[in-house]
Order: sequence, then C-alpha cells, then structure tokens
Amino acid sequence: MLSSAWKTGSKRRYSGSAAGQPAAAWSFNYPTQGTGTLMTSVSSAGDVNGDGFSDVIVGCSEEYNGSGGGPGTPQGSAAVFHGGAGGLSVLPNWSRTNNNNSYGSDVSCAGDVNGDGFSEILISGLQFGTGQANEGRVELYSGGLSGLSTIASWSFETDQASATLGSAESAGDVNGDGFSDVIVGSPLYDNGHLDEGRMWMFTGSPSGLRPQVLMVVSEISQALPLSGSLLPLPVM
Ligand SMILES: [Ca+2]
Ligand SMILES: [Ca+2]
Ligand SMILES: [Ca+2]
Ligand SMILES: [Ca+2]
Repeated sequence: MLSSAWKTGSKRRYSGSAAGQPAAAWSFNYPTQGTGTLMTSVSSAGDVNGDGFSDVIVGCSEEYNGSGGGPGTPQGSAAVFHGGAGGLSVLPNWSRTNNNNSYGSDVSCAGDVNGDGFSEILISGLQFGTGQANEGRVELYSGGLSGLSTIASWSFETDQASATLGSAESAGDVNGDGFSDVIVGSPLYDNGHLDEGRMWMFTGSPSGLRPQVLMVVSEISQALPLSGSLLPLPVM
C-alpha cells in the first residue's frame, strides 16, 4: 500500500505487521522541497525496466526548488523508483521537472502500449498551458532495459483554455490487439455546454501510442445519457 503526505512532500510504502500496525518499508522526501510542496499522486509504474520487479512513480506538483527555508521557484516534477530484491530504490532512478507547477498532478502506469514487454508511464499537468492557459497536458514516457526514456514519446493537450486535464490512466486493452490503450479525462472541457467535461481514448500500436483519438465521450455533466463517438481506427 502506498500513502502520500499532502503538503509535507513525503511518501511511505507500508507493509503489514503481525501486530496489525503498519511499518513503513520505504519512504522518500523531496530533497529540494521548501514550504508549500505538494506531493499529489503516487502509482505503480508497472515494470518499466523489465527486470521482474514492480516500480513506483511519484508526482509532486507545486514542488518548490528553494532549499534552506526559501520556497524558491514553483515547479512540478515526477520521479520513478525501481523495485528490486531489497525493495524500492532509495533514490529516484528517473525524474522529470517542469517549471509549470501543476506538472505531476497525476501519475500512472500506461501499461505496455507498444508491446515490447516494458511498461510505459503517464504524467499529467492539470493546469499546464502551452498556447492556452490552464488547458492541461499529459506526457507518456516509454520503458526500456535501462528504464524510462528521457524524452516523452507521446503527449496530448486539450487545446482549450481552462479545460484542465484531470487524469490519464491505462484503459487496459480495449480492442484486444495486445497493445495497452490509454484514456484521458478533462473535467472542465466545453463543447456546447460549459464545463461538461470530455474523455478521449487512444490506442497502442507497435510504434507506440497513436496520436489519433479512437473515441470521445462527452456531455457527462448534463445529466444526459453518455454520448460516445467511435472514430475510425487509424492504420499505422
Ligand atoms: Ca522493474
Ligand atoms: Ca512498452
Ligand atoms: Ca495547447
Ligand atoms: Ca489495444
């Protein structure tokens, strides 16, 4: 079981004891944290390096890079810890930071979207903005023998100001082709109705997650039956 301590920037992995009292088997504190650090999400990363040990990802939006008392500059970050025979690594094996302070608001395992045996991970930024303020963005990093890629192999933005992007998760393998698929959700997307929200589904392939949307679901907040649009599956 993974537990996060909101505001204090610490994560602990608990294992049960005979007396029923949890004992932390692993914990991590961001070394650069200042006041206001928000460690917002934690998830299994699957097995990003294919060694048979599960790995863990931690998201810390609104990390502050100051040390020694000052809050410094707000930024977001995510870190991955590899599992091993002795448990999780003490220090991150992989990390990403971004000056957008919502980066890392949600982290998750994408499954194996390209079928190579290594898990991929997803990092969301709720209020990330590139072109449209607070549109939201999600990035996918690919697993490999030495761990995750340093450059995102796929990304998605809502391209609508203030839509935000709340989460991105593995959808399993919805079309049964052996490649994991991904679903992305925006809680405040507008499409005829204010803040109705929208979900997008993307499919995996031998070359990774396709950029084309497979399916869109919207009209969630209007108390109407869900309206889904199944789009043609792109050929890659
Ligand atoms: Ca592993
Ligand atoms: Ca993979
Ligand atoms: Ca954009
Ligand atoms: Ca699939």
